[in-house]
Amino acid sequence: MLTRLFTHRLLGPEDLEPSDPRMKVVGVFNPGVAAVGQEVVILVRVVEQPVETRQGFEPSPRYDPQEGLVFDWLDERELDFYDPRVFHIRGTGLERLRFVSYLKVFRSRDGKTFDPRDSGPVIMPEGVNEEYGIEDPRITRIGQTYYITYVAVSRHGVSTCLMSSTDLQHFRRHGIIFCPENKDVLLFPEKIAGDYVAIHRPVTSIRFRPPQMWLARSPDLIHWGGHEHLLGAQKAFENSRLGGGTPPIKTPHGWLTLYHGSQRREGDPGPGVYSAGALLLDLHHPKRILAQTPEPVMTPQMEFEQKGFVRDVVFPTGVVEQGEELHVYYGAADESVGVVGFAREELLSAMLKRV
Ligand code: MAN
Repeated sequence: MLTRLFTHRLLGPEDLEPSDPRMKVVGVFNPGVAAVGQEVVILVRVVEQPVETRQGFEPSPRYDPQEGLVFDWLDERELDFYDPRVFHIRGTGLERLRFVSYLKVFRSRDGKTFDPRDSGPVIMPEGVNEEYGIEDPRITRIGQTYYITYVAVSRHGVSTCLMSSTDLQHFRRHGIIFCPENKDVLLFPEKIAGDYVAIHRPVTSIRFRPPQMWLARSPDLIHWGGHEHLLGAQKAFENSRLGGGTPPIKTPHGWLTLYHGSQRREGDPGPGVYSAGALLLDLHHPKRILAQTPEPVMTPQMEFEQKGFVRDVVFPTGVVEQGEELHVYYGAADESVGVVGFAREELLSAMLKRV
């Protein structure tokens, strides 16, 4: 495990008013991050749940493209409750979310304190492919434009969409770039051998393989092909899930990216323990993994990482380079936003020993 130079809890559900009087805010987490001049801008995922309760029924909220926010009341007798994020519908084997998510901008002068009043625009779900919410944005600056990948959840599954912005105040949607089931898509900040490159995570219910991350290439950020396998889960801390975390940053030694792994709890079908690992990829051939940390670089250890909407989660989603330090922004316990500081040299030398 790496030395944490500092850890701060930056924002939590108590900092926001709900978007609708029928809702309460239960989480503010998994932030996309960008250094903009002297400021740090984060685009957080806000999670809300209905306030109303009804005997024998559970509400699953969604944004109907015509009617706006509506609740589907599900009969409790048909549901399993072992995951705080979803209702499992026994009859169909399908799932519905217990919440709905949207995105919101916050700005900070020092990147370590965020005043909840200093917030920017809200991005709400739009259209049928986003009806169950939009989640987990990642920001990559390419040239003068910020590109944001985010997860769109709907009755058609979990897909990844693209948005762009030149100021992180106004956003343009470009639609789905990876069809269901695919999430945790990270864009590299520059073209490699003439193509844009992304890390992505196809998810399938057919279990021939452990969880894994893939690479893809594109001429225009919209059309993706040239798919290649990058990394499959091997370590105990990633035996249940594995997916991209922070958009890669360039170092003299290679592309540095953090990923998340989840370890299942024996005999418990609910969410596992989420930790973070690190990868160093070849600058010219990113499919070549130069180094991987043998153990997680961070695991849930602070109280706000261990207790929350989903216990025991650290989920890194962005890195800002500050001199010799790397400031890693992450979701904690699916409830709040944290930032942790690492010494770049300590991380790189821990990894390079293994090349
Ligand atoms: C999944 C996603 C994330 C979430 C983690 C931990 O990977 O739903 O948004 O943070 O699980 O619950």
